[in-house]
Amino acid sequence: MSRLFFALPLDELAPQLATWRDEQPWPGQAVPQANLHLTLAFLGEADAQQCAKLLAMAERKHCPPLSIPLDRTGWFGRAKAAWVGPREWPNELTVLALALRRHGERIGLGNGEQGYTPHITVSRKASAAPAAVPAPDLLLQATRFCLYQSVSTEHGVSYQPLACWPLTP
Ligand code: 2AM
Repeated sequence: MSRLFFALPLDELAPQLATWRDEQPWPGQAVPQANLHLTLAFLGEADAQQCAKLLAMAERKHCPPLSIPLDRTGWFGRAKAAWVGPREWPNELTVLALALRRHGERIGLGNGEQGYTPHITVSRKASAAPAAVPAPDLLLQATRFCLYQSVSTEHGVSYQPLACWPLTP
């Protein structure tokens, strides 16, 4: 079994975001730069057959490149996750995220989540909102999306891309 999720990698934006994040008074523990990503759909524990179906489905998915402003901070209190994300975002992002989630649900994956709030978790174990952190002014220009496997190691969790697909006009 593998713990899987779809996400947009940050590529060259990751060091920029991590540098900005590290200069701000975020509550909680900083997410390592290598683990920063914009979540599209959480799938959970998948077996080899489910994984193969996800790969085949993602191969058929079409979505244009996405420009996503990162201009707000936020906090999921129950998950104690503090994040940055967009105030407004392209509709294609929501369409892609919900289509990937729906395909996961059709083969018995996901966690029954409703709605979609695009976000990049930058701090975990955050027991308060990032009230003292100013809004960022960054832009994610996403040109691909990936299926990731979440692997627990003695140094913490590591997210390994199993496959990526281009976002094409
Ligand atoms: P998060 O950043 O909002 O915590 C790897 O953990 C990825 O899967 C992250 O994008 C994480 O989202 C997401 N994730 C992990 N557990 C989840 C859950 N129970 N519900 C929704 N998303 C989850």
